[in-house]
Amino acid sequence: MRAVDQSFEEDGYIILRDFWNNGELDGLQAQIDALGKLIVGPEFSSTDYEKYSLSPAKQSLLYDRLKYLPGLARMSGSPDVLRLCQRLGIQHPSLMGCCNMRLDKPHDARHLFAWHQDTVYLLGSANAVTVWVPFQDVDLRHGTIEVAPGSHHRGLYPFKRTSKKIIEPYVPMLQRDISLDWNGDLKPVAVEARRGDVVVFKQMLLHRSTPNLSNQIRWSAQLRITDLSDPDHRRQGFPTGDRTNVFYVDYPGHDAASRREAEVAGQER
Ligand SMILES: O=C(O)CCC(=O)C(=O)O
Repeated sequence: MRAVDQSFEEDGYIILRDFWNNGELDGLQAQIDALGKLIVGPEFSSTDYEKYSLSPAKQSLLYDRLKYLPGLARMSGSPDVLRLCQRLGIQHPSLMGCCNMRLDKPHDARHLFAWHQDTVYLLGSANAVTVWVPFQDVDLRHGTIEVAPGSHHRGLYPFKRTSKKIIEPYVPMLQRDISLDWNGDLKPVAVEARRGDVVVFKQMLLHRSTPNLSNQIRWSAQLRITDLSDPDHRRQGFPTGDRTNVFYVDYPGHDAASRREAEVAGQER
């Protein structure tokens, strides 16, 4: 059997079973329940969507507050996460401000992410990782993520701008602004994980959401970790996607200045 660290380098992702031994997952889930009861009503339950209904207004209020739950900060700062990152080669782990949570309602495709690389939006070091935390079992029925193993070895894939957002260094680019140009030449794998597991993947790895075909909400957290010891990251002032965008940050094989000039020329035509 391949060592965990070796398969992480080769495939670009790993699944670690029964990761949360210090109550981080249960603690955060209890806070989701308390927040849900406050916003939606006493009938709210993060484990039973059949007990309540979520209006669009309440859903967006809830969604917006999830990333500020103290339990998410506790989970992100867990010594186990830090040790895991160091073991996976992130020498000086540092959180990026984009740690977040998702709620994916049954049969609601509006917030699903198409194939992408997190690096394009979140930036960070070339070896930055996302720790993806499911709150319930995930698979193709309950909704999960699909990954393209090995895709991270090619660096940044070609992408195209899909919005008219101005190209300036202080303008973050979101999923709706840039999409991946990929010919689908690698075989995807649907991640199957259980509550308590974590999926760690390189932010250069191609991945996407799959639809939730069950009758329960799929809850998940995403912890984003960059490596401050990366010399290129440091040289560029530790750029992250909440402050700037991929047209101003170099990566191996991606020269931001020439890419930016081509985009600006296209914008002016
Ligand atoms: O959870 C999902 O559906 C997708 C998450 C994702 O692609 C990401 O956080 O980078």
